[in-house]
Amino acid sequence: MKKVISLLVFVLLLSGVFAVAVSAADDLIVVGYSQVGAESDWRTANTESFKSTFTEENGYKLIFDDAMQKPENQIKAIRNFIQQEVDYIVLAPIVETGWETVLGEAKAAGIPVILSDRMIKVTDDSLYVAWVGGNFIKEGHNAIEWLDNYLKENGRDNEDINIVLLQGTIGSSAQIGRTQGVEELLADRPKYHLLAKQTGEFTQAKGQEVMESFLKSYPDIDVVIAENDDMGYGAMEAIRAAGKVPGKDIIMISYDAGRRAFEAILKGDLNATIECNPLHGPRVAEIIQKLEKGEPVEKIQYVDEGVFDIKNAAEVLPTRAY
Ligand code: GYE
Repeated sequence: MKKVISLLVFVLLLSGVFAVAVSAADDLIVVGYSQVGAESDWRTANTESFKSTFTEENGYKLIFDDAMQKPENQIKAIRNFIQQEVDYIVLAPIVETGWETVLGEAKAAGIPVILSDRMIKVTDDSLYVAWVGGNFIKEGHNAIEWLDNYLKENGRDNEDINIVLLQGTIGSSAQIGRTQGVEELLADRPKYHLLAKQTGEFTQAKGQEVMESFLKSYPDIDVVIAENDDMGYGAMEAIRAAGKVPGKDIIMISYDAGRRAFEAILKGDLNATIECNPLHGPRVAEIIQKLEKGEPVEKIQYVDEGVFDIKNAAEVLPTRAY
């Protein structure tokens, strides 16, 4: 009898444990994240930020989808998330256009969409609840303003300056904003000449390839502006292969400010990196927590961004999280 009772107690306890486990799984907030790809250090840091924030210990189940830089994959991923009845969809859109239909489907299913990193162009802004990202136009301005100062400090502010621009994925907010920011300021700087602009798809390999062709077409390049650090590293390779010294013969400016960029500045290969912060995971979690409590959220949330060069790189590098 004793045995039977203790077996019964054991079974009851076990089912209790199961019940707790099941209800814990039920309590998790399910988040589908449609990520751009794995094209850059920035992207890797961004993915890592989401994966380390949206953990089961923190009360989430993260369904992560890598779109491999293909917008049609993102549309498929979002439709999958809707089918799986996730609680929230987070979208880092590759390009700005083409979102009305699929986000309309998410809205009809009652799933809130949060945009991270890049923006979308839609006439109905109720298709997303909030956006977190960088101020890309301002980043473009930062690049030219840094160049103004640098040339002045080096007594070159009366020279004609030839610039080439390595652009990111065409149609992405980061490309559109950074190009626009640069071109706006170039418009009232007649000494700056934009020789050429072309996409390097935000990758090191493509950045190198495009820079090789720029070097062949233009023998007198003074400045490279690469719309991310990775394309800047590619450009450095191309410049070295052409027998020139990046950072000395050609002024190098890029965007993102990852650890590798700080190291390149300290080595003298890179002159400046314009910051774009990828650590959006905690910020998106904060938005979700507010929505869970029925609190209002700020619709447009810019992250703070600085500019780094040889004057501050050594001091900042040890505290750099990515
Ligand atoms: O600068 C680049 C990445 O959208 C801000 O995408 C992001 C950009 C970032 O691939 O490195």
